Amino acid sequence: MTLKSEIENILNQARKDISSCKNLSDLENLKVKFLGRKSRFSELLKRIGKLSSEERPIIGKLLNKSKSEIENIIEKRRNSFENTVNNSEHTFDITMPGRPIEIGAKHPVFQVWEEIEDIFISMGFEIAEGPEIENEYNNFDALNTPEWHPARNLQDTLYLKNGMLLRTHTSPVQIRVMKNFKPPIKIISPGRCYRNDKPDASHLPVFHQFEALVVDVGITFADLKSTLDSFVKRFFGEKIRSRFRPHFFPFTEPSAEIDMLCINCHGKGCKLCKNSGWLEMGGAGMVDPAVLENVKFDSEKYTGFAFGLGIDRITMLRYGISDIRTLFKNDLRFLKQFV
Ligand code: FA5
Repeated sequence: MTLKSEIENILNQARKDISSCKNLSDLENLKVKFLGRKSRFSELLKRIGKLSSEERPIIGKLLNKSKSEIENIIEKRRNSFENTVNNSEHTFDITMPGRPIEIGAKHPVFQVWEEIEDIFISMGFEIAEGPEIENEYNNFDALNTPEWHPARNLQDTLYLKNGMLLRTHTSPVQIRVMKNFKPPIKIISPGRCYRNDKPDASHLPVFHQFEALVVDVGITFADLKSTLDSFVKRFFGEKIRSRFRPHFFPFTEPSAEIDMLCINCHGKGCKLCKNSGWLEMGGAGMVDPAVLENVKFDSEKYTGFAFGLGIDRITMLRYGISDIRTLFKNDLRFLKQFV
C-alpha cells in the first residue's frame, strides 16, 4: 500500500468513526486514536524525513490537510453533541414528571346555575336573558309596583341616571319576555341582581337569582307547586324539605315564600337562619292579572305562575356553606374544593 492510500484509508476510517460515535467521551477517545502521540498519523509524520525530496512535500501536505480535516470534523461533532440533550455528560431525563399546570374550574355558583338550567330545560323550559341595567318601568311599574307603592321600599335599590337602575331581581325579564312573545310561555331566566343590602351571612349586595314564568290557558297554583317540587327533588334529592309560606308580592296574587330547612341547624334555629330554622330561598305566586294587562295579555283567558329563587342560597344549601360571603372571597383554598 502506498503512503498516499494509507493516509486516505485513515482519513476515511476517521470520518466513519467520528460520524457514528455516540457521545462526547467516545469522541475524546477517537481524537486520541486518530491524532494522539501514538496515532498512525504521528508515526507517519515521523517517517517523513526518510522520504525522497520529491515525495516529502506531497506527503507532508497531504498529512497536514488530513489532520486538520479530522480536527474539523471532531469539532463539528462536539458542537452537535453540545447542542443536543442526548449525551451522557448533559443528561436529560425525559421520564421526569413536568411541573404541574393548575387547572381552573367553574365557580360553584355557576356550576349550580348550569345544573338548574339543565333541569328546567329537561322540563320543557327555555332560557331567557335580560340586562342588569334595567329601566324603572320594567323593574317596578310594569310589575304592579308604582312609585307610591310601599313594596318599592322592600328592595333597597341602586339607582342610576335617567330612570335607570341596577335590577333588584330577575322579575323584569318576565315583562321583557311577555312584551315580545305570546303564550304559551315557559321560561327561566338566571342572572345577577343588585341591592343596597349590607353583607351578612345570608345577604350580598350582588347576588344571583333565577326567575321562572309560565303563562298559558288554565295554569293553576297546583302547576306552580308541582314544578317547584319537581325541581327541588331533582336538585336536592327526595329528602330535602321545603315549605310554602303565605306572603305578599305586588306582581303575584296569591303569593308565597319558599323556604328550605336550614343546612346549619336543621330546624333548631341559628345565626344563619335568624333563629327560624328555615332558609328563605325565594318568592312565588300566580301572575297578578294587572301584570298580564300591562303587557296586553287577556287576563280573562290566560293565567300564569312565576317564582324567583336565590342561586347563591341554593349553592349554600347544596354544599353546606353557612356564610354566603365565603362564595365570593376568591379564596383559592375554598374554591379548589369545587374543581
Ligand atoms: C324577589 O326578588 C321576587 N322577585 C321573587 C318572585 C319572583 C316572587 C316571581 C314572585 C314571583 P325576594 O326579594 O324575596 O323576592 O328575593 C328572592 C330571593 O332572592 C331571596 O329569597 C333570596 O334567596 C335571594 N336574595 C334576595 N336578596 C338577596 C341578597 N342580598 N343576597 C343574596 N340573596 C338574596
